[in-house]
Amino acid sequence: MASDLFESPDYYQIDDLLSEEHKLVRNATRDWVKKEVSPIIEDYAQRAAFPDQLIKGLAEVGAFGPYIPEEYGGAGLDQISYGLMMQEIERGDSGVRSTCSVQSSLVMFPIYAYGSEEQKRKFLPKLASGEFLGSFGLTEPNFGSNPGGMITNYKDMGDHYVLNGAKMWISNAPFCDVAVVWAKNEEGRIHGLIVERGMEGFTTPETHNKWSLRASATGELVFDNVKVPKENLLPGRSGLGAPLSCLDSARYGIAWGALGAAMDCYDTALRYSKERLQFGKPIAGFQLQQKKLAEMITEITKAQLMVWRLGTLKNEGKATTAQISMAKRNSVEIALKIAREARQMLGGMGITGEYSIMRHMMNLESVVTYEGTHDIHLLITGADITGIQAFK
Ligand code: TGC
Ligand code: FAD
Repeated sequence: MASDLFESPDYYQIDDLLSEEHKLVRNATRDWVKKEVSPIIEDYAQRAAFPDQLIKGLAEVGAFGPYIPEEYGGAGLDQISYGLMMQEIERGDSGVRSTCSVQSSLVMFPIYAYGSEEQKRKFLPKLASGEFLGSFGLTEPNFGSNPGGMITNYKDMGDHYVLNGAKMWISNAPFCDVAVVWAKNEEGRIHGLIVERGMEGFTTPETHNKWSLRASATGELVFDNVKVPKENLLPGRSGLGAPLSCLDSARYGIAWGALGAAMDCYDTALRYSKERLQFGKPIAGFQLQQKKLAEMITEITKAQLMVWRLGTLKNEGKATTAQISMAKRNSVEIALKIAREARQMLGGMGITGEYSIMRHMMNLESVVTYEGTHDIHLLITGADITGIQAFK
């Protein structure tokens, strides 16, 4: 990839809304991404390889559990800092951000929020330092948008549980050390279990041939009579609301993250269009190209204000599931549109790995599907404003 010249768009002086700490966190993450992610990511994406050498650095910048308290190894930051980190990391690559979302919001968060003190002390510091990588098993082959129908189940054998079933499309699965797995007990109630690599009957086959998130490893979690110690059950919450509350946290991070990908596409297209000459002048001087750029910066600015406000609500404990859904859906939608327009602005060069745009575009095709599809988020907004659910 060409060298990373990224300059962050800030058309409405949104930096003025950030604290010094927010800017410090944002800038440190941005510098790290420029130094460590940008130079290597295209090669890893082309080879569909997971860049595991980034794990240590991600832990060091605080991207594993940014808002988990320091006593458990987290960075103890607020929600805006968490969002800004996800923005900067996804500006580099959605797959790298995915690894952070899963680790922080889908593995550390449920252990922190619903785990016993022993579970927190045993797992959180190792997850924060990157010594352990986690995965989150909710989706099943026949239950994606409708996770409440899951058939993965466990039985109480007196001194342990026995877990059976399979999860599909699981980020980090092929190499995870621990998996937070959602399964039904004999009464059909959903609980979270911490499954550890090495438990007999637990396998994690990799999913190949993805055209999207190629630098993120995806796989299955298969449970064939896995003996799970009773102390590995998350005691603090049960029911579908437990995994869905983790999704709230991850979707919030994605609302910021997708915006980072949008910013990168806009910045690349703006720079390219000022340098590329056709018909004797820069293509940025043609009205059709200016329309594209003007619409991009308008959408980015609107989304920046939306996620900032959502972050302040989240800091105050007031952000609702529906507000988070709206922001996730909006950021991904504008990012995908911007990626497609930006790619066209680069002409033939836009389809090459010399520029990040096509990689972002392909990544975003996963982001628009995972953590709740575009349709599901629209239905969450619809249910919220009408009071009538249209899912079923
Ligand atoms: P519904 O009847 O609406 O709700 C069941 C219970 O859950 C409660 N609830 C929530 N609680 C906390 N947070 C939320 N966000 C909640 N949403 C609902 C609800 O109050 C109820 O509680 P109770 O006590 O009354 O039982 O459930 P439903 O079955 O009708 O489903 C609603 C729907 C469709 C919105 C939900 O199932 C949904 O969000 N589906 C999408 C599934 C999804 O997003 N899967 C993501 C899998 S993980 C992933 O993709 C990771 S990608 C990682 C990466 O690489 O970044
Ligand atoms: P389906 O639910 O079968 O949906 C198919 C289509 O039908 C979609 O367009 C959907 O919007 C539409 N649809 C479904 N229901 C309705 C309805 N009621 N009304 C209108 N339209 C509807 N899951 C995890 O648990 N952990 C992970 O770490 C994880 N990582 C992932 C990584 C990648 C790269 C991908 C692609 C997925 C990942 N997922 C993960 C799974 C992801 O959350 C699901 O793919 C997603 O929830 C959609 O489920 P599905 O693929 O089964 O699609």
